[in-house]
Amino acid sequence: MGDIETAISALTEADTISLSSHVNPDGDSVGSLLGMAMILQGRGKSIYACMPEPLKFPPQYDFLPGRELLADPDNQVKDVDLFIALDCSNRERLGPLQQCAERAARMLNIDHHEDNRLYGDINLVDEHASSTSELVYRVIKAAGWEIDPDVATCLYTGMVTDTGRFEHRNTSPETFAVASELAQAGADISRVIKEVYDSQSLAYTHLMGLALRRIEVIEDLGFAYSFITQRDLAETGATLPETEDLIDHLRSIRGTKVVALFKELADGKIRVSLRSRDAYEIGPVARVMGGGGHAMAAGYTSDNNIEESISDLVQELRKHQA
Ligand SMILES: [Mn+2]
Repeated sequence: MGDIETAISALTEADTISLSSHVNPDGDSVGSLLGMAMILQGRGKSIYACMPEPLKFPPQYDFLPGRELLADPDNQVKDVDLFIALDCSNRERLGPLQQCAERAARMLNIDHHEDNRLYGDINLVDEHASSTSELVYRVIKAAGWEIDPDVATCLYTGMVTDTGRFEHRNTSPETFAVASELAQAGADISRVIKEVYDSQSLAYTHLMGLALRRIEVIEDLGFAYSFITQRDLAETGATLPETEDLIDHLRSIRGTKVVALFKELADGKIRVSLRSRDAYEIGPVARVMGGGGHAMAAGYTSDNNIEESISDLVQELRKHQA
């Protein structure tokens, strides 16, 4: 595959490399970022790995190796040889780091979103990959670089989280093959599950109780939803980054086709996460609403309040069903 060869030579030629994942980082963006950062550091590159501000590192990924490599975005060297954008379907997902990316001599875009805008000088984009972490694995393997247990653990985490523990439709035989190779390379697979899924805070557990009790179902649409407010966060002591997987509890309700979780952000905007089941494609709905994502997992941000955001989405879902 030509794209991989081009990506490998860009990585080999560059001496100074900045890399970043997207705002509101998830397991795949954190895993692919730290995994790639450690590999490049090990190859003697000067690297500046960052996450766009406002940086809220999701606490469930605190255990991942390589965190010490994360640089303060303000201290980023601006004129690097190469900027790598990971798991970003468009430049805007880089937030304030876009400027840094524009000043780099070259841009490498590694991503698996079907709506990726191919904004890089080099685009390594495969919508059939389970995760960006899987694509990073393919690069490392094709280059013949050795994967140590730390790198393997990071990439495995990205694959586990983006596939919903190998349950979502993006899980292919190739995904299991790569996961197996990562396990062989020393990925700490039981620790990943323990840290990411089995170590939630009591505060978040209480918040989840609130959100679950509030679930509403609109039966003719096969639609279930709930919401979280800033007040809920204050009352329980939970934080938004902890809530990444809460929506999966909605998705497991029998009879639903599409589920949504509305989260009030600190600035009053509403972050809407969408998940679908079976053949329902949620990506197009998210794009109509000004966001993006995959067929089965997508999202957008609304300027309206929670009630309005809910009725806006219900209206859009009715159109889609019609
Ligand atoms: Mn991803």
